[in-house]
Amino acid sequence: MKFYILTLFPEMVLTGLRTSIIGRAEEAGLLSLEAVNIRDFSANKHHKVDDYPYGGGAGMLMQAQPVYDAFCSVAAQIGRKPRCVYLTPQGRVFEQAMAKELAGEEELVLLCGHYEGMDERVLDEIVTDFISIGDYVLTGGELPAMVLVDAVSRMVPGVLTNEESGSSESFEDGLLEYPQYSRPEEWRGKKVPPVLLSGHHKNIESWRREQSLQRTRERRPDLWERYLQKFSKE
Ligand code: 4FD
Repeated sequence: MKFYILTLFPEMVLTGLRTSIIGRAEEAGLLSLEAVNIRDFSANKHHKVDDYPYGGGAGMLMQAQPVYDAFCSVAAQIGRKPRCVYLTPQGRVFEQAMAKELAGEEELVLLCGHYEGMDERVLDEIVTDFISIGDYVLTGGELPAMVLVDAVSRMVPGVLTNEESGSSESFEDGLLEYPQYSRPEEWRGKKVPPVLLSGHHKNIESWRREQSLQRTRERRPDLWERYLQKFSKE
């Protein structure tokens, strides 16, 4: 899987993503990251990529031309028009099922906006998917793009070790993870739940399942309702 990130801050995105598991996966050849600096495609002698909005209003807009040319350079490189995700608070709210679906793509372009937004015409021209990572506003689309690349990458076969993928399986059925404990057996007067020390694997499994159900009901009533809906259909 190849990710192309169109951004004004290529170093931020690459440094962040290459710091841990995604960097290891790239070195193993399981995925690749390419940051495309939108500023490199400015037609302006001062490398300007923003301008005032027609009709007035606060702030600056990213201009269509450099963004379009950056996208076209990627399309030319791969020989076809790839899917292009624009990270925006106006997008569909990102969830695990979308990460899984996007992991099936050969290439993915992530477009990171800045300033107060982007000329609508380039969005019409190149964007296939409008995605939001949650209902809040950030100063740029880079952090959302990094979130998306991370979530999609860990769905690519081989990116996680068996050990690493084990704990994610619980989100698989839409429930929250059960609580976990390591040494020592007692810390600040808090004991590890005895069932976990019992060696009784069936009991451990059912205790964990019960914790997952209880946690989801208490902390995420929205996920709990969805789980019940799914359960009533199956
Ligand atoms: N919730 C998100 C995405 C981007 C962003 C931006 C329009 C602002 C939050 C386009 C307005 C891009 C999100 C940059 N903030 N900020 O996914």
